[in-house]
Amino acid sequence: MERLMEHELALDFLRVCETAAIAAARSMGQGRRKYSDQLAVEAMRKCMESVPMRGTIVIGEGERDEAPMLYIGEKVGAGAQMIGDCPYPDVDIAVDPLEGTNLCAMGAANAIAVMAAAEGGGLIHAPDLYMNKIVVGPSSKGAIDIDAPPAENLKAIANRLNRDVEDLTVIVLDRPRHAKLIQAIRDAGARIRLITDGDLSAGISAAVGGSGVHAVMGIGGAPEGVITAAAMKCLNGEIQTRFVFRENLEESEDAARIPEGALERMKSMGISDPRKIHLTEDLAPGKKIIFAATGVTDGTILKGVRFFGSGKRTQSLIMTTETRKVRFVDTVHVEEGPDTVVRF
Ligand code: FBP
Repeated sequence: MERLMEHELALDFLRVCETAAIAAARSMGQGRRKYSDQLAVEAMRKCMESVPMRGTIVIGEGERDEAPMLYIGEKVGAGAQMIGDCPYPDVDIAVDPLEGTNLCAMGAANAIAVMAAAEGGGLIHAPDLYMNKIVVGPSSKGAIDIDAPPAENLKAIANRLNRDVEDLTVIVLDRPRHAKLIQAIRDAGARIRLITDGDLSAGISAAVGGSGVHAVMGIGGAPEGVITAAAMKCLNGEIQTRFVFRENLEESEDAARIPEGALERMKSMGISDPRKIHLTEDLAPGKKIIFAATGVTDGTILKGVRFFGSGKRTQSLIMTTETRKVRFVDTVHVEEGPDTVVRF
């Protein structure tokens, strides 16, 4: 994969996420999460057809037999063509066309359309299981330990940020499995923002200064964890994770959501030691990572899609490791209306 990939593809991936976000945002608040997801998936898949790459989905909508498109292993992109003397680059792709399907369906904050890409092998092939995660920004990088009690991690984060634990805000998914974690954070004195969904966009917020979010803790989806790792590589943040198995969730109803044979399945997907701590670099080892996300509903760092007449406005985040750029992109889409007015 040549330098060409970052220069050319970042803008293409911006377009892909914008298209998915616009499609999903039309259904905001309609209470139909699967429909919202379907709109995003179809729009993202179609838009990818025009991207000059030989892409392979490594994290997507599920296995081939359970998802009609953007399934793991699906080939996407314009395919075996050339740009001048160069063949289109081979790219591994992780997508979450609508992260926070419920959030979109309810019109709640922080639904995003998101994808990450890397050279072949640059993103771990994580199955749709749970992982325990802790995510922090650049200042707290190297200070945390996923195996340490929450109080210790909070103290370490507070030290790095030169503030008191009481001045930290931690995002946690509001799930019964987090009862002990939530109590431990409360006992330590930090503030908590409980969210119904969306620990991926929460992780990005934790790594963006000024967001008011200092850490994300708890168990969420493994695919979201890998995409978060790609974002952390671009934002100089850190994610530490451990895959979660049935025995780790003994007291929770969520244990039933972990299929029998999860360990073997992970090994067959190339994860040699599923029980070890997976750090940012283990999840997203790629040297050339591109990350793109577009807001669907208004959120902490990205506004949602706005519609006006035939025009639309989107806010996106595009980041690349090779050129070390983080871009916040505000786009007015005027293509469908010759009279669409562009405002500041
Ligand atoms: P969607 O798949 O509906 O977009 O939900 C996303 C999400 O909330 C993630 O942000 C999170 O990692 C995961 O689901 C949590 O899973 P669960 O709802 O099973 O606790």
